[in-house]
Amino acid sequence: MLSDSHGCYQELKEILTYWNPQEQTLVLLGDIVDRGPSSLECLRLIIQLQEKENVITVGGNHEQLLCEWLEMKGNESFYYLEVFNKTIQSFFPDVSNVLQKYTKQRIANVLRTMYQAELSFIKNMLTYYETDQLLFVHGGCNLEPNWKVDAERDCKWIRQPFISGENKTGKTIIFGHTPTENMHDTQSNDIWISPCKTKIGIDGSCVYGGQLNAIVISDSGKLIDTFSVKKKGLISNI
Ligand SMILES: [Mn+2]
Repeated sequence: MLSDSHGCYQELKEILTYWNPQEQTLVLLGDIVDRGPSSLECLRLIIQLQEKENVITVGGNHEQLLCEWLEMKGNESFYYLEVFNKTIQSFFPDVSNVLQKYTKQRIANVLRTMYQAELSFIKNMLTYYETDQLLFVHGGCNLEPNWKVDAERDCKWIRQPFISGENKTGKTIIFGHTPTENMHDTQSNDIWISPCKTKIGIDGSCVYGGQLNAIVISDSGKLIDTFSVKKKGLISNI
């Protein structure tokens, strides 16, 4: 599975060449949109794949922010964060400088009416995906056996104490959101495995010039393979 593609379409396409749809379920860990240049293309690619293959998509905090903003009818300026800018431009490929030309209300209305399929795909992303032994989340969770309490918030946003806490959930947790360079002493963008071996972070900060990581993991939690694709071309600075 992979995470935090953040609008990096070329890298997303390339890393998907390592996926074998006949034998493997693809789990995406959210933050498909924002920061990078090609959020709409990334979304459409995943929607297409999900129609014919075994694909599970967990939502990230950036998908949540986009949904919240679009639900604020009449008050669209409120949630208009800088990190949305490139996402919005990607939804208007034929309008240069859409952010200068259109009001935020107009942009939001166009998105609501012209991009219903993409937005309902985002809205229907899972908060988490679990199997007997594994838990897939965007950010993390509380680490107690009752980890589902406040899952809606924790799974998308949490960093600490999830990163350094003791995992008592009974599951191996695979997550994105917190760049692995912040957890490795060496600032590596490679995947991070906690000392207890039950938490695996895979966000390689692709959009910031790092790499897109993907892992292959068995149902029992055995790490079978790791792949990464280095960021190509221009690097986002937001
Ligand atoms: Mn995130």
